Amino acid sequence: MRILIPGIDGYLGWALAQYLAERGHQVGGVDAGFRRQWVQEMGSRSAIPIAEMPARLAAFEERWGQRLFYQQGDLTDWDFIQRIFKEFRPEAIIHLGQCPSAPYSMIDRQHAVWVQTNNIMGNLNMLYAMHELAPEAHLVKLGTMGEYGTPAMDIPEGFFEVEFRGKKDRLPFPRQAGSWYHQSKVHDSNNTMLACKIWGLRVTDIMQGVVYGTRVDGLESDERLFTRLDFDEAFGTAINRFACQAVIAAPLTLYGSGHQKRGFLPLRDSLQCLALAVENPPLEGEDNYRVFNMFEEVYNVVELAGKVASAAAGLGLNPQVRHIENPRLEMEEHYYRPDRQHLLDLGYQPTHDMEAELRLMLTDLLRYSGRIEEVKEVLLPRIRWDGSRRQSTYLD
Ligand code: USQ
Repeated sequence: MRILIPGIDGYLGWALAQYLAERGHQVGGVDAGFRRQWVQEMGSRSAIPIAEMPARLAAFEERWGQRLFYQQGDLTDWDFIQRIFKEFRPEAIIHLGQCPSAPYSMIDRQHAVWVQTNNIMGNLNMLYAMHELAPEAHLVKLGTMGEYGTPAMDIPEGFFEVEFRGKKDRLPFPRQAGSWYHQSKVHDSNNTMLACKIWGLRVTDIMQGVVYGTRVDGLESDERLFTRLDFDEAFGTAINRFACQAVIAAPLTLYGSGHQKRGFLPLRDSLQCLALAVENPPLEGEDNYRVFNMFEEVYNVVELAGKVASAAAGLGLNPQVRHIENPRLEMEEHYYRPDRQHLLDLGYQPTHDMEAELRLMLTDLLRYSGRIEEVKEVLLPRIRWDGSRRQSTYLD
């Protein structure tokens, strides 16, 4: 299948390109190079050194014998998207080309406006490009579990049966985002649903949990093929940050009580699920807009830190776990039980071995601990949801 990956230079994008090539797909990608700029703006860098795009493309061609169609450009530029669709003629699109950071969107007004403009306009252009140039294509759109928030009830996959004043209907499950970033994904879901309704587009909207991990065995033997791994407060996810903290003996930063629960999945499972979604598009007679919740297991942050600390102890490290004032406004004590059946029905086989994944990640990171040590001040959170930019202090 000819699959276009907007956001191919990112954490998931670059790994996914390889995973799909390994499965025999023809891969194309676009990227504006924003992720490298944002992380630089945070005063940080990827813990794992990553190659520039030309070197990545050369390594890809050597390894898989296919020339990856690649163009640098911005998804808010309509002429650029049109040109890409005409040249590459995608049969499927896995849209990862958005700003993925809640804290980045909470820095100030400019960042909030930029994130929403970039994410929402880019996705809307993508929907128009499909409508006008590739109406048969299937879009796998990366949304987030954070769209749902943390309601005091089970979370279905996108829709639920509801009864109100004696009438019943199947309606979209309420979305209650907790940051301007998460809210941009809610707007995307609404726009995407409308495009499916009025134009008959086929879309799988993925509600993904928090991804962690450095690699997928067997893919990245060549260093030019390594994907990035961030640890700054905006672009590092909780476990990735904890692992980077552990290898330099910095305290693992639990925000608040650490009782916040989220769905987590290793990078290898994220790729497996995205491939399953794209290879199994909605069939004739099925809903043309469908929602998949995508995560492996639910943990709270204390449990996560405990797992990282225990894997680190197994490698002779001795990390400290510390509670730090929560810079975010989020529920810390809450119910959390989302469904995740759709991907299992398609054959998703969860890895179920977080400890092994953590050992692998910590071993990889130990090689690069010097790179983390040099900019370790970025590990402490400063971006606050109240906008004050006051550095959080330790609570214990
Ligand atoms: N947290 C800590 N310590 C840290 C960093 C985070 O306790 O050092 C806590 C946060 O307060 C939060 C939880 O860990 O309660 C998850 O935070 P995160 O930064 O790992 O994840 P989040 O901001 O929710 O965003 C990440 C990705 C985003 C994706 C989302 C899925 O960056 O792109 O949409 O995970 S979800 O969380 O399910 O919404």
